[in-house]
Amino acid sequence: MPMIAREEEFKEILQKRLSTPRYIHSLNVAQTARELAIKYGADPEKAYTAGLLHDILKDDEKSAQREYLERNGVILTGSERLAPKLWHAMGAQIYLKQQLGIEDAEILSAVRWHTTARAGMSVLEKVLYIADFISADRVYDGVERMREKAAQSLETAMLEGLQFTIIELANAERTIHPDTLAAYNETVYINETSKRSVRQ
Ligand code: DGI
Ligand code: FE
Ligand code: FE
Repeated sequence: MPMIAREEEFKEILQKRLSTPRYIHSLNVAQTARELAIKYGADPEKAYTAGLLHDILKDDEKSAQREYLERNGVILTGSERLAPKLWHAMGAQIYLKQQLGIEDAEILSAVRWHTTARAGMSVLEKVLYIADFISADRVYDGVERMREKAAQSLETAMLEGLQFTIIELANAERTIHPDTLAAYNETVYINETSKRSVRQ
């Protein structure tokens, strides 16, 4: 059964699990992810489903999120233990598989990497990462610039998003996950290479 046929079921579960603003955020990210998928060549239905479900654990207590990971055999690294905000993305992948029976590897990995990003991301993974930054409910300083980047190219939007995250975290003296740094380094390289090929 295509995931989209389960949209109403997923929405009911989300409404039970999430606060109203977080539920609205999820609907907005789903919508934006679908649009970006159409624009950049990922599967729009998978993007919508991943967007809908990406924050499904976000409103659970942090202690419950951590227990859920441990119960499922996830061993947190030192920097992951120090970053509770990463746990909802790690746990969501397991929840989608176990509780919702979602087996689509592309949806699962888009949800898994939506917070840190990583090197070697698929188009769908990038689409969700960016949709989370520019969904209709986002109001932070710089969101308009991010929306412009997302309209221009997936890679410049990735660079903007990763730069933004790393700067915020460094300013707050938070740890930066190695996957985030790897994503950043790779994205700089991709953007440099494409600039050079335009010049030639
Ligand atoms: O769940 P959302 O709020 O919609 O968005 P998200 O899943 O991207 O989470 C954003 C939060 O995660 C934000 O407060 C910064 C934090 N975060 C993102 N990347 C890293 C990180 N925190 C640490 N410590 N390290 C990271 O690399
Ligand atoms: Fe999230
Ligand atoms: Fe989100």
